[in-house]
Amino acid sequence: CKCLRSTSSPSIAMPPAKLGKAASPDEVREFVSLFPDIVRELTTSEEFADVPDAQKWFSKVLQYNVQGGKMNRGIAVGMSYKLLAEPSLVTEATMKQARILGWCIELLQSYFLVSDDIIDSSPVRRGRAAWHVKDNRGLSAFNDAILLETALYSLLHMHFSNEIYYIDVVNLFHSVTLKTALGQTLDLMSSVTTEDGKKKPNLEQFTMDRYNNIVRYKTGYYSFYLPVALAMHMAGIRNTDNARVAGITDSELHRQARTILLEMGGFFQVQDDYLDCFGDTSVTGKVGTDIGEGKCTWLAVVALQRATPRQKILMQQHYGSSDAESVEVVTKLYKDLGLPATYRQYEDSTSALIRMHIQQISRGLNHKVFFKFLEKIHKRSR
Ligand code: DMA
Ligand code: MG
Ligand code: MG
Ligand code: MG
Repeated sequence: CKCLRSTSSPSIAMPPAKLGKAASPDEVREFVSLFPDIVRELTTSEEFADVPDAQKWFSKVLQYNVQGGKMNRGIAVGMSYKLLAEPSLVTEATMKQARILGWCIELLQSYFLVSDDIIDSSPVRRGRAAWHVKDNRGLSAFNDAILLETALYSLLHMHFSNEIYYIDVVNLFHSVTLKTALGQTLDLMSSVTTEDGKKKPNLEQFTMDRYNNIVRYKTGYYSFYLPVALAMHMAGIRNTDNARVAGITDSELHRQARTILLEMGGFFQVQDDYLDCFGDTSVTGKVGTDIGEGKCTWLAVVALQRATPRQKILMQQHYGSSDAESVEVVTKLYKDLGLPATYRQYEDSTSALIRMHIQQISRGLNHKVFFKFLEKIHKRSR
């Protein structure tokens, strides 16, 4: 792919990370301050002390790829735990555990992003070179993705193997990873690569139903359901002997949380798709590739719903081609069809709808957990 041949490492100026309203600066600080210890724990294990070169590389992979993001998913575990657990169980020690689970999600996220940028031919991530582009790493970045994924299970084992919810948490990470990979599968099935290396999208398949499946799977499970589900597993209750027993495992409560969180995940991905085309690179920290890669995005689906037969032909001719002219033609078509205004309406009406759904369906769980997420993503620009 074109970006694997890139010789320089792109980098763009990014403003310092803004702290979202939903997380207190203290919580962010506490979360961030754990990272150096986590890297040390992961990379200085006696088990592989005899391969110092590999240890050093592992540390470099972690430092570059796990840091520099918004950390929304990671911070959400502690925040949700605080709102869900019995107050007497919210202690320094349990909050530290919740933050470590948060870093496990950030590890998972870094694994998905390194892989996703290879798959999507994306050259820039978090305002700097995507890992596979940096120093012409190319496909050897694939092995680093494996390091990042397996690191999360080492960290879980180190800190949680004695907890009663350990196996639930391990299973949850596995099942959410499978869901995400299935979402990536659907995402990749949106187009086929032709002999000349171009992407030929299956535009007949670009329906809103299919889109909703793609985004629930590729984004909703790991970005929204996972942080809350982890907090639920951790949020223990005391039994009559005042001993700690299993967390919130009730399947109906998990179903309720999942329904609302997957809805928010879909909303978040629509925003991601919009920003891919119309966002400011210096704010998003990435360069859009969706049109060139022929992705089934919210913009493409809505455009095809509205397009005249002539406009549909334009989509067939230019969608999936990464040359500047084709990208320009499609972007202009989106503007001609009024998609930026439609998006703004969609953002407002979807926020309102999700707000209503939170009030209606999540009776068993503290509503604040869900409102915090919504607050965090409403009108986001990165
Ligand atoms: C996001 O899809 C899904 C995963 C699993 C990373 P995307 O390719 O639209 O994400 P991004 O815009 O961050 O590359
Ligand atoms: Mg991508
Ligand atoms: Mg992708
Ligand atoms: Mg995207």
